Amino acid sequence: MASSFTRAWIGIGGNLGDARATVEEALAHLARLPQSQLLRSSSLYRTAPIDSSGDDYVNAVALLSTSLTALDLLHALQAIELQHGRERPYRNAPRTLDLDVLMYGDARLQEEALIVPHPRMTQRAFVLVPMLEIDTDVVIPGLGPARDFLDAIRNQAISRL
Ligand code: PH2
Ligand code: MG
Ligand code: MG
Repeated sequence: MASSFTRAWIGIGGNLGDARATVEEALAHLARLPQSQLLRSSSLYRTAPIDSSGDDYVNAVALLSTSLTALDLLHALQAIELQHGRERPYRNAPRTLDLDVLMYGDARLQEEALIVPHPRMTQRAFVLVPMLEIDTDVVIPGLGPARDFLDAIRNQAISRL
């Protein structure tokens, strides 16, 4: 019988307040998610804002195994964001905590609430670099190996904390 567990990749980021502490706390939250196991987490990275403003971001990526549906996972992530005082005054505003479902197994979803794979993930060093730290062979559904997109984002500032 096929397993009901799915590998879900989560992008973590913040650039308001003590972003480093917030990202660490978010990882601890992810480790306690129901019906889920935190398989791997990347290092933390300091990254320049991309299409956003304010301070540098702290970013990381986590890999979960979960039996939550993609939408239930999204809602669980949004609850964690709210616990960290996330507000959405305008698109890509500086934020205490952003948790994005980057990929959900092989799924390609175009829901109103959720698009996976995340539509901009291949253009962002703050996603690709931590993801490739966890799995150099990771494949993005419909797009191919994540490492093939690295060349195009070489100019984006990112440093491991
Ligand atoms: N998130 C964004 C927009 N820009 N830039 C960096 N460096 N890190 C982010 O997490 C980030 C961003 C939208 O979610
Ligand atoms: Mg985001
Ligand atoms: Mg988000």
